[in-house]
Amino acid sequence: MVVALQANYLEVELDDPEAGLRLLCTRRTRLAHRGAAVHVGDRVWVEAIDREHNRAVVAEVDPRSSWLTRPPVANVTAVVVALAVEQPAFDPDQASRFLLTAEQTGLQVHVLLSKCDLIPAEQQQALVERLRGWGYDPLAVSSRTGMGLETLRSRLAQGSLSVLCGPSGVGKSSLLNGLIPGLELRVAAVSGRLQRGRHTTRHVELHTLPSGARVADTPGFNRPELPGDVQNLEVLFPELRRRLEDQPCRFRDCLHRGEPGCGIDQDWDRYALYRRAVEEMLALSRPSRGG
Ligand SMILES: Nc1nc2c(ncn2[C@@H]2O[C@H](COP(=O)(O)OP(=O)(O)O)[C@@H](O)[C@H]2O)c(=O)[nH]1
Ligand SMILES: [Mg+2]
Ligand SMILES: [Zn+2]
Repeated sequence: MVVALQANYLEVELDDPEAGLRLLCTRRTRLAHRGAAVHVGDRVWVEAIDREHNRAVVAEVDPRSSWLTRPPVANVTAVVVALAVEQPAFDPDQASRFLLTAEQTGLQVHVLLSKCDLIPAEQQQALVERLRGWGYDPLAVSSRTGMGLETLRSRLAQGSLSVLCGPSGVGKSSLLNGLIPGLELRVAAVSGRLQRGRHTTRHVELHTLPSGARVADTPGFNRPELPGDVQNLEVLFPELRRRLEDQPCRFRDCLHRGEPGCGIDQDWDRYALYRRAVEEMLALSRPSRGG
């Protein structure tokens, strides 16, 4: 599997029986001619292996099972959204933007509540319950105390390639350092001013867990865009998706804003947030009038 891209090279990690061996590869000109792009996460076939210098040539790229553009990773099996309980404080609106973006992939979505060492157990439980109401089964973790890391390891081992995303400063790199012995990703102090000045890595790299499952860390961006298509918004809210199974609305294009025959009640935590998202998306898609 391709685990990293450099200017003109691909870093390829071999499967069994040589798991863990990394080769620096160029690609066959034939591949370049066909315009076949090779991305992190791609499964490739290598040849002309030079064992002395750990080099090889990529000859073929297997078809992809999935493709994410941000970050650009192929064959992802699950998206893990990390949300801090504190520092930065839990923000339902920002959390939802990350969750909607994750749901758009159509892949399995896991939720982590990070930095749980910073709040008392009752508050942790309250947040866990809140996210259950959103349709998730969040895992409370702390890199500082090691809480939840064993469970996280086994959740990640269920898929072959996960992408870890979430606002910057929630502790993603610290979690990966905790999960993978010997990995020393840079951990950044939470500071707006410092973060802007700092060079954030653009390229994606995959990290391999002892189980063999791989994880991609994503560089921080803090406010993912809302999806483009308002008609598909409902399926991105698991708690609304569930309501729609029980109570189909009279009209297929119902936006659940009190339309005739709407079967969706408005008594749920993220309803207001859902409504705001609908209004914002409608305003964006409407052609602007005048000036
Ligand atoms: N209290 C506490 N602080 C943490 C924890 N994990 C990370 N941090 C701190 O949070 C800051 C950001 O961590 P980092 O891993 O760089 O976050 P990232 O931007 O999501 O990759 C650093 O100062 C870490 O020391 C945790 O579990 N508990
Ligand atoms: Mg980081
Ligand atoms: Zn409806």
